Amino acid sequence: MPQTLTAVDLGASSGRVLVGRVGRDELRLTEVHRFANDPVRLPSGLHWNIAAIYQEILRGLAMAASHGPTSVGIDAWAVDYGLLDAGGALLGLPHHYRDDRTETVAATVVAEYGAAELYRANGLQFQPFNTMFQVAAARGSVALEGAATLLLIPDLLGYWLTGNVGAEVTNASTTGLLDVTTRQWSPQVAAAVGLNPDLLPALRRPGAVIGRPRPEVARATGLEHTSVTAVASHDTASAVAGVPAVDGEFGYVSCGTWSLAGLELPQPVTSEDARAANFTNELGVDGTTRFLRNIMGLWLLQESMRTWGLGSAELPGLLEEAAKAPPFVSLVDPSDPRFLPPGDMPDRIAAYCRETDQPVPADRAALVRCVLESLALGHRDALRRAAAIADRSVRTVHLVGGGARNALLCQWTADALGLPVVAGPVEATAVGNMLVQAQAHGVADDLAPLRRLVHETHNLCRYEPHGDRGAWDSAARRIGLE
Ligand code: LFR
Repeated sequence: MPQTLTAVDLGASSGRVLVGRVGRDELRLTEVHRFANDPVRLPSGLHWNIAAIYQEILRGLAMAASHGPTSVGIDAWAVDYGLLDAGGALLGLPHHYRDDRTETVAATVVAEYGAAELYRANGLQFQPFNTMFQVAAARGSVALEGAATLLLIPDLLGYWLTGNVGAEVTNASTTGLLDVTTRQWSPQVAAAVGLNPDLLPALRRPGAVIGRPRPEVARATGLEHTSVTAVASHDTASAVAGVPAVDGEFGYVSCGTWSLAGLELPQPVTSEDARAANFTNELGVDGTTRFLRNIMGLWLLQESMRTWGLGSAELPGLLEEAAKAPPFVSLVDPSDPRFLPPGDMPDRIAAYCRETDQPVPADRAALVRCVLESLALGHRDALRRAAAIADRSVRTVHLVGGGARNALLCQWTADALGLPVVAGPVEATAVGNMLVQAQAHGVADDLAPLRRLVHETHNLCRYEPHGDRGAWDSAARRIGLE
C-alpha cells in the first residue's frame, strides 16, 4: 500500500517540511514549508535557536496535515545536543558545532585516551566538534551537572513532539560515545569525558516508532493519528539512504554545506590506515556502515558569498565567471580546519595561498574557481583513499544534495576522479528520510528496491569524465592529496 509521509529535514542554514507519497512504483515529494535556520551568537557562544526551529516545524506540520500523512520523520545535522533536567526541561540552548570552545579540549582528550585506542573504541574521524568533545568542554557546567538526559537535535525535537525520549542510532554513531563494535554506548568513552552514562537514553533504530503527537502538538498541527517515526535521523545517513544506486559498486558524495564522501560498507574498517586518513565509521540504515570523510563542502563558497554580501540569485553569474577563469591557479586543502568557523572566507583562502606560495585569487571568479577545483580534489582524495583502504572498487559516483545543482562541481569531480558522476537527487536527504519511513510502514522489505525507485522517478544528470587527467594529478599533488 502506498503511504503518505512527511519529512522534516533540518540543515545548517534552512529547514524544510515535505510531504510525499511512496509506494512500490511511486515516489513523489512536495515541499510544503521552508524556513531559515539562523544560529545566534550569545555571550556563551554560537547557539542554535532551537525553539524557533520547533515553532517552524509545528507550522510546517500543520501545512502537511491536510495531506493526511501516516507518519512523520525528522533528520538534522549531527553531533549537537540539548540537555534535559529530570523534569524534562531544556537546560540552555544547544551549541552550534562551529562554536570554537572545543578547540583545545578535543586534542587533550585524544592525547589522554590515545588516538589509536579511541579509534578502536568508536571508529570515528577526529572532528573537534564531536559530541564527546563538546561534553568534555561543558564538564562542570551547571547545565551538565544538573542534566538527567542528553538528546541529539532530532531526538530532542522528537521528544517535544511526542514526550518520548530515545537516541536514534545513526546519529548516536556520530557522537564518539558509541562503541563501533558492539553498537552500544561506550561506558569507557563516556568516563573519559566525565559523562555520566545514565544521561544517554536507550538506542532506537531507524524505522522504530517514537510515538504519537502529544495532545498539545496534535491540536497545534491537526496531526492526531500520525505516528512520529525514527528515520536515519543523521541527515547524512538519510542522504546516503536516498542515493539512487542500482548496483553495489558506488561511491557517494553528499554535497551541501559539507561534502561527505565515501562508501557504504557491510561492516566498519578501523585499521590504522583508516584512522591515519581520518575516515569515520558512522552507522547507516539496515546495519550498514558509512565509511566516509568530512570535507569542508560548499560552506567555503557560501561563506565567501556571505562575506561579499551576495545572495543565491548571484550564484549563477558567479559560476559562469568561474568557468571562464584560468584553471589550477590556486588550490586549497578543503579539509583544513582553519575554514571551519564562520568568518571572512576569502581572507582565509588568501592567507592559505600566501603561506603555500600560490597566487592569491585575483578576483571573485578566481576564488570561486579555486574553491570548486579544491572541492573536486577533496572528493577525489576521499573516494580514492576510501576505496583503497576498504579494498573496494568504485565504478560510479553518486553526488546528491544541493551540490548536484552545481554543474561545474559535478563535472570537475568526474574529471578529477576519472569516473562518471550521477548527480541528484538534490533533495536526497528528504527522500532517504521518507524511504526509511516507507520501509517501516510496509512498502518494502529493504532499501534496494526503494533506491531503484529513486533512480526511476528522478531526473538524474550523468557527467562523463573528460579533460586532462594529468593536470588533476599534479593539482592534487600540489596540495598533498591523492
Ligand atoms: C552534514 C553533517 C555532517 C556532520 C556535520 C556536523 O550536515 O550532519 O554529517 O559531520 O553536519 O553535524
